[in-house]
Amino acid sequence: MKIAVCPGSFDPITNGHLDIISRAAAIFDKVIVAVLTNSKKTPLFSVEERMELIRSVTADYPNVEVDTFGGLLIDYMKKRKAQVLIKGLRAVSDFEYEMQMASVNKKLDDSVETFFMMTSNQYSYLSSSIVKEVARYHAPVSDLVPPVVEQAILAKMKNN
Ligand code: COD
Repeated sequence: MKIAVCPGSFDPITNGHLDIISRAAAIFDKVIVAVLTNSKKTPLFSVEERMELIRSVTADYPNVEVDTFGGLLIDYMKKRKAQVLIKGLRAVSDFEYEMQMASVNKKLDDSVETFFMMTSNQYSYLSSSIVKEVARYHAPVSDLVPPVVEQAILAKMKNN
């Protein structure tokens, strides 16, 4: 069984993330979307809220599981017996960082492969930070995130 992990902050999940996850789900037997718990960034959504949103928008993909991890990703991969790490690439600016991460992860565990998936053109500019920035100034985010995520962001912005 080929198990792939899509790791990230997903604060919140965007159409760009979902595009990568759904394409990976069409290739691998199982795709684990793993939410980082110990990020240095201050998140808008709690880990539980992020997991719930991911579960909701990936409900149509029976081979997608949502989980959390802390510490080193490579240790989590080992624990879950996953062989492939999936990363999305948007632009050249992503490449340098992702190349470094892939090299460190390979050094830590030679059996894990990092697969890079190119973003679909329409999502090449999209990130969770951009979505939060747009929403903060009350501009529409309906083209950037699934409807359930848009509702959750609007509710957060109202309460903050
Ligand atoms: N199109 C395609 N891909 C996208 C898009 C888009 N529009 N937006 C984001 N992505 C991809 C990103 O490139 C990334 O691969 C993934 O989706 C998640 O993105 P984010 O922004 O939610 O998550 P990040 O980048 O903050 O996640 C970073 C990790 C959690 C993967 C990283 O910090 C990590 O592995 N941490 C664990 C510690 C560790 O093991 N470090 C390495 C050794 S030191």
